[in-house]
Amino acid sequence: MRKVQPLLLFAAVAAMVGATAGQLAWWESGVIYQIYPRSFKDSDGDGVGDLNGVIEKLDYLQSLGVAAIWLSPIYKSPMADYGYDISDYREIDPLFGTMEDFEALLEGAHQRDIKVILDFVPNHSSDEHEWFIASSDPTHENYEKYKDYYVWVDAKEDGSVPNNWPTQFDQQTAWEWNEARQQYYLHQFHIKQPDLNYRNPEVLAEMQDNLRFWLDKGVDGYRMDAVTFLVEAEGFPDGVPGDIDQPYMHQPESYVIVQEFRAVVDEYDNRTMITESYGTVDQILGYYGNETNPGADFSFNFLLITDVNASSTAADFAEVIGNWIDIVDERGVWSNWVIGNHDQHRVASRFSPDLVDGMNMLVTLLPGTAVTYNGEEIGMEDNYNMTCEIATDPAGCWDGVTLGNSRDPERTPFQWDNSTNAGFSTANETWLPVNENYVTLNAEAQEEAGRSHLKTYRQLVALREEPAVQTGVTAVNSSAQVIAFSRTADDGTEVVVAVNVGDRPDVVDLYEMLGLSQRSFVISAASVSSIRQPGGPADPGLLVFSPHESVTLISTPVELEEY
Ligand SMILES: *[C@@H]1O[C@H](CO)[C@@H](O)[C@H](O)[C@H]1NC(C)=O
Ligand SMILES: *[C@@H]1O[C@H](CO)[C@@H](O)[C@H](O)[C@H]1NC(C)=O
Ligand SMILES: *[C@@H]1O[C@H](CO)[C@@H](O)[C@H](O)[C@H]1NC(C)=O
Ligand SMILES: *[C@@H]1O[C@H](CO)[C@@H](O)[C@H](O)[C@H]1NC(C)=O
Ligand SMILES: CC(=O)N[C@H]1CO[C@H](CO)[C@@H](O)[C@@H]1O
Ligand SMILES: [Ca+2]
Ligand SMILES: [Ca+2]
Repeated sequence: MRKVQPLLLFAAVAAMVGATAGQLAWWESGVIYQIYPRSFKDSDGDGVGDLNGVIEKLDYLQSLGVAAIWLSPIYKSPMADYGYDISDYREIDPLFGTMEDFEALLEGAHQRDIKVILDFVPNHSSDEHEWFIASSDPTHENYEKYKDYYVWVDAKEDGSVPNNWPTQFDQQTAWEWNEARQQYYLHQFHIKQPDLNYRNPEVLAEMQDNLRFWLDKGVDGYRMDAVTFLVEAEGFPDGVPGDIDQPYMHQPESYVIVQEFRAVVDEYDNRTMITESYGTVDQILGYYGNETNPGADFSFNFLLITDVNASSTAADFAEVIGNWIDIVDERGVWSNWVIGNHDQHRVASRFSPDLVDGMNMLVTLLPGTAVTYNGEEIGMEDNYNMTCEIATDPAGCWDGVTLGNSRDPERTPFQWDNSTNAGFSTANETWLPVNENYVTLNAEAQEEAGRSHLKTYRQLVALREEPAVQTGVTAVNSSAQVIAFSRTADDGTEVVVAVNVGDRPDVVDLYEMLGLSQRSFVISAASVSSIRQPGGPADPGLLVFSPHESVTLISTPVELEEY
């Protein structure tokens, strides 16, 4: 009766990694949880989150079941870009705490079997880093040593900037004039974030030593920021606006630098390296390196951020997801999924609050590593209730009035409970305003509720233990409203996810849609508003979906079926 689209694929994910569940590395099998430290928990009442705040919440993190936390930058910084402008790669910023606090956090996390991944920002330092201070001042005693640490270029004959490259923040020129040197320096982000010069081998060697510093302390790996921009084309040619190939992005030399960083991480056991880069699939895959020169364990797959949105149909989702799985399979690299970070609007606001559970199902149960941005497990929403006087993200408020591309709405404090400032801080004022919806939308309320995003999230993380989720074969398909996929283990166990991304009801036959075996299934997780109860039975042959409803099913053991 109902027209069913042909199966998009049956990707042999298990064969691809040549591994069984027990053999997966921790960064493959587990969930990585991103903490934006300024907004997670403030321990000393100054309105800004800090390391002791994270320590206070380690039990919470353990309760989520995540394998690792990735901390956005905590190094010494003037905070022009809230820590992504580093003035000392080997010190903790006093706003976040001390080295002792960091060591305590590392120990506390490890005691709970949680790995700790640091953010590394290799493309640029702060202009307040001692290297730049020396590099930008010919009278400085260390000028000779540091003069080529940054990208310095002469003006054109008429005194204008070397080329048409824009910054990533405001699309104005990426060149800033320096009187002392009578040259321009490159800054692909903020003026206070000068690009390091990776054509100078000393810069690479120093940054490699900075990596060793924290690996020696016992951190479990790095997430490398903005590797897209590491090296620029020789001769600094103009770019063609709108082109996917730009002379300041994804240069072949940038892939090599990533491989050089990888070599350092591989001097240690059991550590990981992940890279952040937006681009075409081919550009992104370049950061994985190759067999002789490995790069990242995985390069972030941002497709659920860049290629789908609230108006995407189930078929759009199936195509985006299916294509990625096919490509990853074909190239033999490790997959990963992420749907939010401190640069992207909240899932609840970008899609719908009703879709929070469904989106968490996609991220956690599709093949590969899952990455969660803090607050997505409770479905936090963007907070637009702020003015440009408060919102100081350099990517927004260009006119001083409109938030524009400001990333502050998704960076507001974590909502722990319904006490003052959502339990985030005892300060009179927090660095960004707490979303007023904290009174009802908070972790404690979700802990107490019978059903909640938080409880669903924990069920999903726990479900990752299933061999079907770790290494199972994947099939993806869609109906008019519903995107569905199955993961099938060697022993035949099937985990099935179905999400109604549409705003109309739909009736689906998952046996037919996904080619499931004719076994019986139970509900293992369901979206909060679903009438279905986790643990309850489900007939995959006739599932009626209300708008935005999502469910996860698991096949019951064959023995049970025989009764
Ligand atoms: C691997 O990458 C390195 C550096 O990018 C390159 O020189 C080498 O040719 C590549 N090897 C293979 C087998 O593709
Ligand atoms: C790597 O980490 C895993 C998970 O924590 C552990 O089981 C394994 O023993 C570690 N391997 C090494 C070589 O340290
Ligand atoms: C939303 O995604 C669809 C494809 O899934 C695309 O056609 C459309 O242009 C996107 N809309 C916006 C506003 O980005
Ligand atoms: C907006 O923020 C102000 C000040 O923080 C607060 O008093 C007000 O209740 C907020 N309004 C809404 C609709 O959240
Ligand atoms: C997602 C992410 O980490 N984005 C960062 C990329 O790099 C720039 C500059 O360091 C930051 O501003 C972003 O927050
Ligand atoms: Ca604090
Ligand atoms: Ca660069």
